[in-house]
Amino acid sequence: MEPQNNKDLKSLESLETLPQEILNQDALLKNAEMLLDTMLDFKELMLVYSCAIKEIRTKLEILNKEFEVKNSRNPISSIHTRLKSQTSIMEKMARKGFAFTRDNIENNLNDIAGLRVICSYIDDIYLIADALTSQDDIELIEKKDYIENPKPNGYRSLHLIVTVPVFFSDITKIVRAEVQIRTIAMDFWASLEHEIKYKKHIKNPEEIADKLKKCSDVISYTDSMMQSIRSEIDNTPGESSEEDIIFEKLKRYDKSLGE
Ligand code: 0O2
Repeated sequence: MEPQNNKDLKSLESLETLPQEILNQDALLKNAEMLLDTMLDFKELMLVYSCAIKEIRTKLEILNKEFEVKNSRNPISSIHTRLKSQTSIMEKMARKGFAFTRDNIENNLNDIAGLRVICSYIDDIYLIADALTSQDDIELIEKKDYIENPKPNGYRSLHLIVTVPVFFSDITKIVRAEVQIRTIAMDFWASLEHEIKYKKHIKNPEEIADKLKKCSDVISYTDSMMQSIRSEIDNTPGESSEEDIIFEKLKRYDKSLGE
């Protein structure tokens, strides 16, 4: 049937465009669904890494508590954890030349799950590292000892890449994590150096780098001195009375188990 007037023509036109709009909307919804699926997949991946952090954190807390109850002191002063942000993951993947896929992330990034363990003394770093990596379910993948071999800028820390199993309802995932272990003094230097590095407009970068290196040397000396004082006290037999010994044991008995 021929259209009667202009009004009819208009309604015919809109009838013709309707299916296209529906098609466009359909495509939009499909795109949104695909995007959401990718986001949910990423969320699930991040869940795996965040659980790995929890597993390793618990292991470290147990070691610290055991040492506290048996030896009346804590080798670990604090534990900090972080899940790498999506932006940092994308940035690192791009820098390494990998496409942003789940497989590539899992196979090529070691530090999505990150733990920083701050110890009181240098010896504590190796004590904790050995106790952690000798556990049956922990596998040491890589060790970088920036304490034995500091970075040229003065950075010092022990870095371990480990795997830990994470048990889910239907699957066990073996997950990689980076554990950085350092003394309070090393952490103080690294934190400030990190902050300074990101400050713009440094007019005299070489002079600043030189000063930072000197600070690192002073800190390294202080760490060694503190360690040797601690070792000297530990290795010198005390002159405690029977009463002192009993009170010391009572203090150990009274320690909270922190359950
Ligand atoms: P963020 O935000 O702290 O995680 P890789 O991770 O293996 O590709 P690299 O450099 O070979 O890279 O690893 P390495 O040497 O083990 O260092 C990784 C992390 O150590 C860094 O993570 C820092 O946290 C820390 N780090 C290394 N060098 C320095 C340094 O000179 N100064 C400070 N303050 N920290 C350092 P990210 O990914 O850089 O950042």
